[in-house]
Amino acid sequence: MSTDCLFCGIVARTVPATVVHETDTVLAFADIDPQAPSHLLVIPKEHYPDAATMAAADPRLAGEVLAAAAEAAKAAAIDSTGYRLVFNTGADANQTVFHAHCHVLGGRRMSWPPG
Ligand code: DGP
Repeated sequence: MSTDCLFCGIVARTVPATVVHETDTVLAFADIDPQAPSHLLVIPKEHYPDAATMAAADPRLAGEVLAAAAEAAKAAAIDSTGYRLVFNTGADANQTVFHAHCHVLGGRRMSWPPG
């Protein structure tokens, strides 16, 4: 846990969030600034600054984040129509919170390429 990390605060329940799915190792909650009708975030409870660092250090945990993203999509009832998973990684990708997280976006038709 990193004391100055917003998402570690959500894991510790010192920062409020609308949690939709949780296991021993991961947490899924609603994004505060939704970019689609359904916009959830899935994070590892352990602090890693980004998805690449997490996957290199603990590939099993990275798999658990993906499995939880599928569970979160089911909980949001967007699994049958389709959804997008996004890991913004680094400054050029517009990563703003440096605790690894997977965006789960759905509930509308997505365009491609992404902006
Ligand atoms: P990114 O740009 O990929 O680092 O995405 C960070 C996301 O985190 C962004 O979509 C907004 C969301 N976010 C920022 N602060 C909070 C917060 O306090 N609570 C919740 N639930 N989401 C937050």
